[in-house]
Amino acid sequence: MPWNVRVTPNHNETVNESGQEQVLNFTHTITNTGLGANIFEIKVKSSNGLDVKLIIGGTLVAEDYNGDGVWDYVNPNYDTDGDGNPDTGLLTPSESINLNLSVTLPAGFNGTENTTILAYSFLSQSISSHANDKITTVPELQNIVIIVTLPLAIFLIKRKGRFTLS
Ligand SMILES: [Ca+2]
Ligand SMILES: [Ca+2]
Repeated sequence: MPWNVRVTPNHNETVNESGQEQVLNFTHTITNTGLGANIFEIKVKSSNGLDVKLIIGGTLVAEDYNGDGVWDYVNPNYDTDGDGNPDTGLLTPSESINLNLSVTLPAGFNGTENTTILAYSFLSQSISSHANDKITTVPELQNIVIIVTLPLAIFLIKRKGRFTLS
């Protein structure tokens, strides 16, 4: 196949629920795995409609405020073919670019978030690849300690009682 692309890696992160906003960063690499030079458009999508930022080399390249797959801000310096989507610029075969996705969890967010990054060739959307960043929240540590230690304490008390009786 003359044209191809690969987005890596998938991430799987667990965070504590928080009463405050949390920002998580994920690093990805887009590689031109085809045989010819190519430009790859970048899109993101959030399963919870969260704010997602695309950052390259510390520069805000694009932002999707509501994670619906339609960019709300695009830095024109990073849209080399002027189609309204940020892109990798021309990549020669085997050449790659590193980028960061910044996902904002609103205060009190709990559950699972799947943020997807998609890269597709400016030649055809069928030449594409994607990676997924999964975020799962767990109750704050304080709650876990109670959940874990309470049954243990009851167990030990019962066991001790049994020994005393026997
Ligand atoms: Ca949007
Ligand atoms: Ca573009």
